[in-house]
Amino acid sequence: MFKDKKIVFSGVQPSGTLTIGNYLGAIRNFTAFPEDHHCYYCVVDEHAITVRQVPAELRRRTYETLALYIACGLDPEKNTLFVQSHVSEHAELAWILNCYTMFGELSRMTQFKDKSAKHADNINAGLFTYPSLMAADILLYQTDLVPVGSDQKQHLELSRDIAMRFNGVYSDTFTVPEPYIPEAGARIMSLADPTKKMSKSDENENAVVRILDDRDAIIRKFKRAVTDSGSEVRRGEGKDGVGNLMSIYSAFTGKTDVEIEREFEGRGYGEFKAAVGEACADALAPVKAEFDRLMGDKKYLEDVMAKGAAEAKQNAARTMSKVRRKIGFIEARRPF
Ligand code: AQP
Repeated sequence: MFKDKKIVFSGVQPSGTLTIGNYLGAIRNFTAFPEDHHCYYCVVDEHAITVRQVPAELRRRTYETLALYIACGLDPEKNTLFVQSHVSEHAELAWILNCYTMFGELSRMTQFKDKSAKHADNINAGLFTYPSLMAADILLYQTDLVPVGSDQKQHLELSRDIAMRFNGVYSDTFTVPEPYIPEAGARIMSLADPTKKMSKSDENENAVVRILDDRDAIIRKFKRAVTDSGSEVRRGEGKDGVGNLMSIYSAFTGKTDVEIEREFEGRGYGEFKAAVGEACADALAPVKAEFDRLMGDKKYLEDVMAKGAAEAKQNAARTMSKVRRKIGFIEARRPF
């Protein structure tokens, strides 16, 4: 398909208040693409219902996630910002791609294994076929690059396999996307258990630092972060907690591991944790202020959603029409 710009697509689920994992692993990098790229950033509410959500909270978080996109620097005039359920082609293509995704492939997804263990009372088909919907999100826009944290790498590889399989059967239909994973911040770990990924749906508030936490809460949470019985700021065996704090400090300050080790030599964990908290709080303060302002203007957020959905739909409809034709569906005449 002819494209005059490289296409970027990514999304975040409104399944909780976003964490610094979502910020450093994904959203912060959404602003990294120059003007010769067209960027689509979606609030993926259809993905969020693979886990039971309280309807009023899902609605509020959908507004919040969009407001956070803008507060983190995404200009709605330069990027297509929209809500997944406003563009029905996502669900439509997901169904079709389900028929080109193998049971064995879906069974190997670690997120499915983790989430089904965590939500044993609700192992629904949507949780299982989540990667086909993610493939649809990406392939609908003929996406070249997908900025994600490293936890999404496996899903992205499956999207590539689905695209190649479909292209192999029907000739070139989809662009095969590449992941765009940041060097610093690709996998931020829980502050309470540094062997586990930091997740917005974690029920332990001390495990997660949220983008919207106030300064005191951020500093307190870092002070309580689990480390080890030593005192040296460096990476090593049994030092997952310190290593995680070094990754966070590095992502916020741009300092290398060697610079961090030198800066905190002989100063102990207390001072180090305080510095990580300060660096994080300083970086997030302007985001929070802009978020508060945007949440006071719901009409503006709804205008952004409407404009974004119209732009996205136009391009999604083009891919869908091609897909329908290739697989042998008769294009419906409108109006009918
Ligand atoms: N801990 C993390 N470190 C770096 N990147 C992360 N991402 C998530 N957690 C981390 C990246 O954030 C983007 C949006 O994630 P998502 O909303 O699609 O779902 P997720 O990966 O399942 O994130 P959570 O926070 O763990 O959500 P819940 O708790 O609802 O499952 C993705 O690019 C992801 O890589």
